[in-house]
Amino acid sequence: MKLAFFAVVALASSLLAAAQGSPKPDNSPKPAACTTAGVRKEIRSLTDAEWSVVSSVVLAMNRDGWGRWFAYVHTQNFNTIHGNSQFFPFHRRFTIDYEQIAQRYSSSFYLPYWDTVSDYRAPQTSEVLTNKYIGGNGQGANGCVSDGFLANINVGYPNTHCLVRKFDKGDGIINSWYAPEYILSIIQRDTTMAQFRPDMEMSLHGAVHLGLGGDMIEQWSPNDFAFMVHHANMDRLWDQWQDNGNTWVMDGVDNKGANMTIDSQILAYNEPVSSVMQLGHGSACYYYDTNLPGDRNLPSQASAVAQSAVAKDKSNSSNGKKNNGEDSDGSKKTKRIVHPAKTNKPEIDDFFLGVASDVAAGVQQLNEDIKDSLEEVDQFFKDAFKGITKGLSKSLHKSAQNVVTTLPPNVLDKWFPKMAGLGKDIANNKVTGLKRPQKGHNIANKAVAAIPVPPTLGSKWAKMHKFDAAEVRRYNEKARQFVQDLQDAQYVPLK
Ligand SMILES: [Cu+2]
Repeated sequence: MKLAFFAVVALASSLLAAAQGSPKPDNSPKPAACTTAGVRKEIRSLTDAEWSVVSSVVLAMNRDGWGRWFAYVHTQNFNTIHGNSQFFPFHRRFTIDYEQIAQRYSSSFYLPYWDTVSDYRAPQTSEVLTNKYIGGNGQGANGCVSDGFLANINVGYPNTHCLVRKFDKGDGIINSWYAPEYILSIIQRDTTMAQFRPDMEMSLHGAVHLGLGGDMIEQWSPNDFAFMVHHANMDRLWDQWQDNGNTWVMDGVDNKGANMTIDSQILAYNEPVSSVMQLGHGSACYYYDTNLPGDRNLPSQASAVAQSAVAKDKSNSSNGKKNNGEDSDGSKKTKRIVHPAKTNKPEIDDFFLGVASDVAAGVQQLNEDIKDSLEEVDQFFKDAFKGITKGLSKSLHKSAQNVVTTLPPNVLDKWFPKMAGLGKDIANNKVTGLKRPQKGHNIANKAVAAIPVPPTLGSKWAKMHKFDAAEVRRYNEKARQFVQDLQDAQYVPLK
């Protein structure tokens, strides 16, 4: 057993050593489109068969020492990959590394993500934290995870111990996370990596680590598979931001204060940042189910290649034959394409068709006249939202509509700058039939509590990351101000 572990570490170390040898390219070209790319899906939307592959591969990797290898790599690089512009590219590359190792076990492995934003109000009630998936709070004096597919496993770094979780509010409760409205606001406000990185790292990223506790608040947090599904989600949100006009945006500095560009090296990997900047290209041969190739605001040439790959896969599976990644002769030389569960950009169509049902649900108070002109309103959103909400997941889409139809223009200006103009058009009745609800209107039978105020990240967490305590406070204060401004505007969240 020990021998096997060292053999694995030796192999991985040699890969890493070889990786560190070559010089930094001065002008790395933008990477080519992947010939094939799989789809990372939300963990709860996996089929039983897909989840069975994921869970058994993760356990096998843990058994074979890969779990502690990734915990080790993360720990070794901890102080250089957090709190600076390495954060997003390193963690994207890290999840790719994990996924590629996992694909040695099963070629159909694609890392699922956990849409933590949809669970922000009461994270401990998430189905992801049940026996069906990754299990819940640790049990007993040591806080060992004892349900879900990771039940009673030992993890191996920095020493052998049971996998520990300790939910941060005590009594099995997790402090609230961040509402989709806040993430949407970050996506709309930020135009540089130097803004986007801390806005995300100091909010949702930290809150989820702290919420789960145990191994997740240590430098070796990759011991817990929760790390991977959480970081896949952070990566997905980066992709959403990128696809809203920031595809190639990389700036700010690294831990040494050197400027970061797409030609900088990803720490611990022998690759320029450019190799992971565009999903479906370079090293990043995957997409997220919320933003498939056909929905992307990408250069047409690149997405054409990806779209044709997906289309090919669609035609394969329409024969009733599942593409399992094997060539017709049964060999596994060719990388597979995972057929996406959702096809033909359902997000946008569902969203706009869904306007009518949202109205019925009492999201807006619309009178009979307004109902008559729903078609016009639909068309308005279709036109006006184009390019603004494209590529966003459903929860962000719905928040966008709720926000733009209910917040006054001055609040939109401050927090949702890309929708400020739409808000003004609605306020000035330029959109026939869509009447802004009265301030403080009461939605009958649909009383929803305000967005909870996000808790601070805590001094221990700040210290471990060498974050400036004042900076942590500043970001938390911004999130609190956001919640306050929405409350002052009598904003009623969707659920
Ligand atoms: Cu990390």
